[in-house]
Amino acid sequence: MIFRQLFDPASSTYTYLLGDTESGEALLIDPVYEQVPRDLALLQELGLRLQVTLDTHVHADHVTGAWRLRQRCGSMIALAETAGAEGVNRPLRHGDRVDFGKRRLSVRATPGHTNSCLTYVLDDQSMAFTGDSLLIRGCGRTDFQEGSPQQLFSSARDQILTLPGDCLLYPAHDYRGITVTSVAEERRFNPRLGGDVDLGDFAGYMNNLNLPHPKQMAVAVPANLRCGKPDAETPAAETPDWAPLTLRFSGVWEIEPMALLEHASAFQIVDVREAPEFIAPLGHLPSAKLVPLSQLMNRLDELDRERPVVAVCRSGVRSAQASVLLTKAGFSKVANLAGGMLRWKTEGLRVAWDSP
Ligand SMILES: N[C@@H](CCC(=O)N[C@@H](CS)C(=O)NCC(=O)O)C(=O)O
Ligand SMILES: [Fe+2]
Repeated sequence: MIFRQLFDPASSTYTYLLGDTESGEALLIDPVYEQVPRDLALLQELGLRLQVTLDTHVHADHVTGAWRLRQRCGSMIALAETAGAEGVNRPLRHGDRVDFGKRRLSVRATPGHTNSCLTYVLDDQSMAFTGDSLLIRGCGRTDFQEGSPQQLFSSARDQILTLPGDCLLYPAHDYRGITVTSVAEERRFNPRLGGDVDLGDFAGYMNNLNLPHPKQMAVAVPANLRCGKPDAETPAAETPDWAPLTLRFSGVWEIEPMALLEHASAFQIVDVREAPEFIAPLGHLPSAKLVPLSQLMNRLDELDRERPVVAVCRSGVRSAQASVLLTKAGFSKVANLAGGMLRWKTEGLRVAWDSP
């Protein structure tokens, strides 16, 4: 099985990718709207097909990527039936199973942080995805969205901490950057739910957290009740429209050789190799300007910030770094030529040999 834990720094949310290696079928748990391009890049690079997205609950602090992913991949949207959200394809109930290839998750209702929280348990009980029902040495708050300390206490105790001791627990958030825990660890050390804590202790603790509401709550809850479908006022997600580009999981936008050929006259093509490489053995793109990577940051004023820049090198590696540097320097339209001059030549496209 393929397993990846992904992080959204703005909301401290973890998104989980689970894929069945044999069939290539995959699912995402708790995708984040702004991170959809990243998730799509990873799915593409790992050769996985997204079958379904599952949210652990109606989040209050970020907007789900479920709708945006369905638009791109045709994936089903799964969420607790009790959430009553619009646009759900698979309303989930306690005891349901969600298959991906030969693997599956089973669904446990764990209300308390919200009234429709679910925990997803992997078939062999080696991992469980607890949402905010159990956090590492903590748990989700219970002061909004019909939260209830009583319910959360029994959900965590009866549905999560009864799993095998070595079952790894993966939460929806961690605000300190800790990534994983286990049932045995939380049974002993969770300061709210572990050890000898009883319901009275727990409820006393939870009723006095005194936390401010999540900053995005007023936007996130209504959007998540539409599974993350934007409304008329939501600004469109930022995808570059100046060329057909592909985002790599490394974070760099790439342009394919044929697409560059079609648009070449509109772009500044910056070749970041060393001077001798510009001539032999591969030659260079007809309109390329030579600015070796080592000089790039000192020669930025030779480039037009308004015109798109495509960085080129031998294999696409140095130019990927050039793209990162140019973006950091404030250039807003930057792409890397996929595969560099090696791909350009393999595709039989025209090269020039003149000196810079
Ligand atoms: N500062 C965060 C607060 C996030 C928050 O309240 N998170 C909820 C989960 S949606 C929670 O239960 N937090 C538990 C805690 O902070 O102890 C924000 O504004 O988004
Ligand atoms: Fe939450």
